Amino acid sequence: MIIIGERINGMFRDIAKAIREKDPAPVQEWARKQEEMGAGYLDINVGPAVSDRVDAMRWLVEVTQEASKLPLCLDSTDYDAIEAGLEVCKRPAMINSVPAIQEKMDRVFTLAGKYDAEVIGLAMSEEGIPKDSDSRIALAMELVANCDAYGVPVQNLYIDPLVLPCNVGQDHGPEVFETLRQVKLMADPPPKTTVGLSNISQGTKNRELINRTFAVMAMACGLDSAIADACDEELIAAVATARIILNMDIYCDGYVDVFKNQNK
Ligand code: THG
Repeated sequence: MIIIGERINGMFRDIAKAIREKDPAPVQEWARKQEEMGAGYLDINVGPAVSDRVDAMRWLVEVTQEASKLPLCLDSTDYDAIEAGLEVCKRPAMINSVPAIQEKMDRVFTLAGKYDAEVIGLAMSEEGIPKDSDSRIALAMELVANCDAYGVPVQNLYIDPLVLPCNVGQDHGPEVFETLRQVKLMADPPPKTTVGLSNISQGTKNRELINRTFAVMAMACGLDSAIADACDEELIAAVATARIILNMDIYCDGYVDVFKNQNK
């Protein structure tokens, strides 16, 4: 499973301050740290409080790229900000995200074609996030159909069933797992899958335990990637262990590396 490092997000106070003061140091430090911990992508989100999202996204992308060669996952509901980020990305990026709403899919899949970008498609519509897996899957089908219609390879689409905090949406858990399983049967080759992992534990105690338990359960349902805390060593160890148990790594490779690094 690929970890998309969640930490460059204006939701965190240090990043919000860095954006406000145009101080690249905290952003670049998190970029390096997440890469070192094995992240495969870096999520870039300007957060809720910035005045100029376009300008903030362009700046965040530029300073992140000075510190890391990882591909970026541009995380915004403002597609002008996404496009500004894509314009300055040195490598193909991921667009995070698009719901199953026609005019938004038109804009995002056009951008994906133009910039050779991957896309995260959300299982939600104008009516919000459905509870049952059948409705989530129906929305995923719309995303796949639109992706295909715009000539974007379906393997470049990541379906996100949308994870809610378990203390407010406990009944969504099994529906998310069933959606992850069904997505793999939708097309050949199938789309990929992702989740916002830390959502599951927002507002709860013992967050890391909830995050890593959810992660390995979702991996068993076919989860390909997660926007997650790349610096949570217990999470990384649990993911490495699950990869062995699911026969995704030749015995001991990733596993030994993770434990070797932890013990040094
Ligand atoms: N799907 C997709 N993209 C997403 C999400 C998703 N992007 C944003 C989010 N969800 C994933 N990223 C985070 C980042 C941080 C947290 C949760 C998800 C988090 N933050 C602390 C909190 O809210 O308690 C902030 C703590 C602090 O302020 O220091 O948990 O689902 N496609």
